[in-house]
Amino acid sequence: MQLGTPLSQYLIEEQRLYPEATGSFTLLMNDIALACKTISAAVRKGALVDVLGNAESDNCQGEQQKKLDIIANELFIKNNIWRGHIAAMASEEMEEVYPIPDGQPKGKYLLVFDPLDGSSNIDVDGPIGTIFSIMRSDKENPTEEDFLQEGTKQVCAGYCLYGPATMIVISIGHGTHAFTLDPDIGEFVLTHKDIQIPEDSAEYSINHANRLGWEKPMRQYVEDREAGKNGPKGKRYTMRWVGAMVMDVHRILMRGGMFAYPIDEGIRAKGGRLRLMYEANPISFLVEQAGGIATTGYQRILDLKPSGLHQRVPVIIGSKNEVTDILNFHKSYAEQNSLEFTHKCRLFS
Ligand code: AHM
Ligand code: MG
Repeated sequence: MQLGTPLSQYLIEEQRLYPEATGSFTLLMNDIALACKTISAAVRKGALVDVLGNAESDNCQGEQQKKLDIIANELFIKNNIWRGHIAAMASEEMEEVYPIPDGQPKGKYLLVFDPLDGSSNIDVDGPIGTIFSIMRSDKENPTEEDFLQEGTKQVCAGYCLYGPATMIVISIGHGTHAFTLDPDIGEFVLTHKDIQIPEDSAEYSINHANRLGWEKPMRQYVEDREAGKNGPKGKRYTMRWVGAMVMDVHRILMRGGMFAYPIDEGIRAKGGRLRLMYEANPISFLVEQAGGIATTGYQRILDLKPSGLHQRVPVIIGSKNEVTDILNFHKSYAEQNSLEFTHKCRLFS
């Protein structure tokens, strides 16, 4: 596949690898791309069209909704509901599964999404994105239980980043590829083929304000990096935190690094900060397909059996050698404190 190939052509060529394919997945992906273009257009106009600011509601997790959270959620539903490729949807902004209404054709896929990730960046004109995950369904009327599949079962994972350029990054299990929206022709074109996250890096991304609540392995990792040339790595590190996971992860896909939203005492009761089904799982799929590692510190994220649509988990992802150091710290800590540690990694020292 050559650089410059349109997303629609890439999808059809992938479809041809499976003679039994009906084309439903290809059409679903085209609908998702259209939804992302529509959200991108609303994001670009910003204050000009009154999409900034708070809505008069909270979401099901008690978080203040922004107007754009609601608009993006509605645009995603609107672009996907009528085509007949989906059995049901679920989103960060809706407490329960959103069924395809009776009378509308239904398909064999489940679509889970975070319509607007990094909501706190909306009003400051910072980068934001949409994250999505597609799984299979064998039911005509799926329930929440049908959505609770391990991340390894995702058919496709992706995000759309609304940055200086709008980019869609996807994996259908054959590597991770990025397509940039060419605004002149209104099409996403392949600009980054088979992304490989560098194994080493001197950059990490973490909300330092939570430091006092972190567990010892994460404190140990950051203290080592802060020591710079005098630390065990013998080099100076840089810290970056955008506050929108799509952007912080995109940087890692482009040039390596480590991103973490680990467990801390302030969020332990909730299980973590980021949501498994529509944040951690799709991002972990993209990162692993690009040669990186994704873990809670103790378990591989993609192996977790979800317990609910809005379950939260600790997330530590990125360059192999950085994340392996963190895993080694967690392994020792788990042994000392009789905690379960199951992440298998060939790089363990
Ligand atoms: P959101 O989906 O409601 O925007 O929340 C998720 C975001 C992530 O994108 C980001 O990494 C994190 O929340 C930022 O958290 P913090 O506010 O602690 O910096
Ligand atoms: Mg989010």
